[in-house]
Amino acid sequence: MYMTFRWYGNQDPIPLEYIRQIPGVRGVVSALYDVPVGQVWPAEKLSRLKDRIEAAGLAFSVVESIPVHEDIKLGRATRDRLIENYQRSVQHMGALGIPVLCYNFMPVFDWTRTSLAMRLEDGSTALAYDHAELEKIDLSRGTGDLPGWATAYTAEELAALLDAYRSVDKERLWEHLAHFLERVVPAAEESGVRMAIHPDDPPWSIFGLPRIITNDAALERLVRLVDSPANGVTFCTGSLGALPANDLPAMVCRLGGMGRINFMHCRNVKNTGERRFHESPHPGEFGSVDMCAVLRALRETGYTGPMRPDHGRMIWGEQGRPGYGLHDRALGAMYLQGLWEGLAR
Ligand code: CS2
Ligand code: MN
Repeated sequence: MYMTFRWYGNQDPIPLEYIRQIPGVRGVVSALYDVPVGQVWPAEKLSRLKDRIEAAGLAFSVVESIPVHEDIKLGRATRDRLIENYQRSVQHMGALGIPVLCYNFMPVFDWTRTSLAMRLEDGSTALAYDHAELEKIDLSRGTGDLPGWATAYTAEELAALLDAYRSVDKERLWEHLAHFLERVVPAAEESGVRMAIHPDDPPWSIFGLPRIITNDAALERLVRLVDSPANGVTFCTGSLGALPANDLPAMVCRLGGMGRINFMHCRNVKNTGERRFHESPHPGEFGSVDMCAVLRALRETGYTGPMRPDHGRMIWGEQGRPGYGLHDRALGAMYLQGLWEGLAR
């Protein structure tokens, strides 16, 4: 395992130089944020980003993420051209030696919360989700009412998109994912890139949209769609941990044993009811994820890939991008490395 840290490029208030000062962090997880979804990521731009990261004494370890165009998820006729663009972006990554690509296949909405600043007992704030609250959100006014939603859709755009998904049930979505992976995984494999699907966050259907990457059966089905080490997963303990039925150490053991964990996201969630949770400090005692058991299972698989501390709380008065402040994620990076080191003895 080697430790990495997510960095949002020019839009990130955290300088790379600060990331370099977190002990043990070797690599950066980043992306090109100004390329419209569906277009090819220009090699020169990616190369400039890599140079910048390396100038700070770090490696460009993971691209998170190249977004998958909705037309691909919807299986529209335009998808094959978009898939070709995706293949080219992956080839550009490979040519630069960036080894891992994290992506997701969630329709319309990426990670979703009902509060971006729930106050915890210690005075810090964290992201929280309550399904009953989510159901009260009125999407007829577009994405405006959704806390912190980045990809803003107007009311009309969103209505059209939600309508288009009416004919896409879970099985259809699986077919569209298979169509995508059958074409992109071979390109990734040839380019020396390992793909790592991020589980759906939260791992259940929201706003009537299908969500399929939610549990162990789904992850095993995924890796079997295309039988290649380049077709793997991002094991996100926080996303998968929001479903109490998910036995995380057992899942790590199976998927890791198959050599299909290509990236680790470590964060903790405290489940406080049915489809209701808030994010919590990384150590096991503060949430529902037994982080020590997860890392022990991971160590036993001989994992040598990248890991990053996922979402942190806002602490010490920091203001920043929800989930992606400096301080709590740095604490997470230290905790995770401490566990890892201790488990080796
Ligand atoms: C995260 C996301 O939901 C999660 O667990 O890792 O914040 C992630 O950054 C997004 O899905 C984009 O990759
Ligand atoms: Mn994650």
